[in-house]
Amino acid sequence: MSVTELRTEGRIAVITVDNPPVNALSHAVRAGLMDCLRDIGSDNNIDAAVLTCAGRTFIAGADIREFGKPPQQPFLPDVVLALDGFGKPLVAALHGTALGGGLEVAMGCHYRLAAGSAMVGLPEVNLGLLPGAGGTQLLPRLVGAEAALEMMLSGKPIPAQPARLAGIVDKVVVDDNLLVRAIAFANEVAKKPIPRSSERQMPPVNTALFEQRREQVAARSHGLFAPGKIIDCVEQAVSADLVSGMAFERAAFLACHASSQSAGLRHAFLAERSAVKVPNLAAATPVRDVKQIVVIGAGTMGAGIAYSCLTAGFGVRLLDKDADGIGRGEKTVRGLFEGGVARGKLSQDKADAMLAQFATDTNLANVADADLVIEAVFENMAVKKEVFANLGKHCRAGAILATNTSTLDVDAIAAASGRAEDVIGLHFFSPAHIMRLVEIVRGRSTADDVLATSAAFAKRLRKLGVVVGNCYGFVGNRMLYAYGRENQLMLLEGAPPEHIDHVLQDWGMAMGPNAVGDLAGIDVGYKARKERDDLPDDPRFYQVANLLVEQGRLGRKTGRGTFLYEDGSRTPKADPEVQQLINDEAARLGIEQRVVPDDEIIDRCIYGLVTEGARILEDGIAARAADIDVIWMNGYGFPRYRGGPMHYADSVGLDKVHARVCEFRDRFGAQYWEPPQLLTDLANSSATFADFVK
Ligand code: 3H9
Repeated sequence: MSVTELRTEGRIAVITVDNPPVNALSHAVRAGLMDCLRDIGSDNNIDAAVLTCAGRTFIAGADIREFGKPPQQPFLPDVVLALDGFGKPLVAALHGTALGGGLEVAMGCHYRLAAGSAMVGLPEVNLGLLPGAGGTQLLPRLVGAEAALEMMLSGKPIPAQPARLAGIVDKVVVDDNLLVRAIAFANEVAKKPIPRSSERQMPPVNTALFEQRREQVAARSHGLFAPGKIIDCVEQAVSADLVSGMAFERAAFLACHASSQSAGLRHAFLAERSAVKVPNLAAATPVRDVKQIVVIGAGTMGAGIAYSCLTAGFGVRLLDKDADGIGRGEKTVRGLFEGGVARGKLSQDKADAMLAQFATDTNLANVADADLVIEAVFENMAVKKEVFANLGKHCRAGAILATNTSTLDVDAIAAASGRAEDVIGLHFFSPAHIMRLVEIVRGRSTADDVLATSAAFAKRLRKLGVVVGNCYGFVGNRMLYAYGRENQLMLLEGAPPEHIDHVLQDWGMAMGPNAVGDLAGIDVGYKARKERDDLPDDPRFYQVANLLVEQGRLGRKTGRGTFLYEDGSRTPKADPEVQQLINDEAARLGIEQRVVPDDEIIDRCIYGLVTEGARILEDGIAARAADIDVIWMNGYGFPRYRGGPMHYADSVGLDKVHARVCEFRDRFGAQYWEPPQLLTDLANSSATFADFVK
């Protein structure tokens, strides 16, 4: 079947776009729309036309999967110009999400009717792009430059009613008969003069607006390229006619499209969608029924998980053997609901209904009715094994037993339960009610339906559940070890902590590694290292962190870690005492200090990640390089516009990355810098991590 279909209802033509899943504007759709216009234009029995879409949504934008491929005519801007200039009235009937190129097509049409539940928006900025099919020229004509800039710079879609008030939508259809109403509307307007978006008088604009927005963007968007270009285009729209404005916009769009930032952001979009598809699992795998959840451990993590489950509609019982602990946990959960209501995220009625499904208990054996248990107790193998032995005894057959361990061996924990097939890792990131990422750790014996249920569960929580294999630290924390190791080594070699943080933050990391360590608590990693018996034989390994912890400098929570936090301040301040401690330790270890160049700081930390990521792929702990990227972008503040560490390495070129890793091996030794075989092989064959399939 064709992706565009043309039929008539009396003297009204109905064009239906049917290109699942979201009616993206692939070449076939663009060509189909042009064919429909030609046929409608030449048919004297047609007075007007309605443009509608099949399936769950109106057109959600240009086809992101076509970006980067050779462009094929007709181009989308030409389609939008053809719609705008068409000789018969065109009515767009919007349902679902009319986004990006979809909204541009709708603005090319002469009228827009929207279902009450529809959303409209220009989210291109999230892909490092700008609306490149007339959006930067047409939207200001409909809503004014200021509101248009707000929509395009935020990328946030707005609902149908506000869109009508703003002037984007002409009419909102509140019943379920959008298409019928749109056809009736087309009959009404068939003989009227055509109101073209291109001919709308631009509402007056204070030109100081553009400078103000440029300053805001410079301060907020961390060197992103597209926002500035959006402002340039809207400024152009104020003075230019549509055709020359669109030519300006096209050049700006192509510049954005060619940027590495857009490539990174587009990769991030697609990687997040592929990561949630569980590898090596039959599509028909059944899922177990999950309604009642028990969370064990009422600390910050347990309470955050409980809150996430409650807001997704599950019944939750929070267990902790300590009455004080359970009191604090309950307070945290209730506080999160109060915060949600205060910020308008949740109505009081909804919060009350969700809290009615919430209970607490200090009896750890009270798990018999649980469909899913999530353990979030202290990160210690002996403690976890005890909990799982207990769960093995008291849970009903078929209940899923999940551990929230962030590093420990899921198979060993599973074995303690006596029913390893029911056990899985669900590694939530902190704070669990905010962070979207969950590493779903598939153990050696995890049953397929437990895996499928866990993936569906993560989706229901609106989280990104990425399936990983079992090893120390899984994907995220295993790589963090390598990243942190290089940071720690460079401290001893003479790079001040505040300088390392500054360089990596400037490069795009959300925070520097030393500030992150202080935030999480340096003692957390310290305790985890104490439990390991496989650490490298290297007196420099995390030695600065060890000394800080042994001096009681645990991070922000003690007011002193790698940095100082004076009078409860959250801003890290360099501490000369720490620098002295580092210098003394370097001298004791015989390390000659030097100025570590900025590019070395970046490459050692980031290629530390990349080499460990390559080993993770070799070991089959991650199925796809893109999964690693998703984990690092969503769990560790890796800049989205760089697309994650593996995509970044691909974009640099693996031959160059390999050469730099070999240089580090020659300078610093093979212990940490022997290039992984996979990196060598891919570099030698001019391939990328994206090409890798195990
Ligand atoms: C643009 O329009 C540029 C123009 O201005 C100028 C051009 C010259 N293309 O998110 P979901 C796929 S830039 C191709 O899980 P949801 C997605 O990969 C574009 N595919 O569903 C997935 O496929 P699969 C501006 C797309 O219900 C499936 O659809 N538009 C596209 O949670 C389901 O996606 C945007 O940025 C696309 N444009 O959310 C909108 N969009 O199942 C981007 C989705 O095979 N899209 N897919 O993995 C979205 O925001 C969400 O997908 C949407 C649905 C809200 C539509």
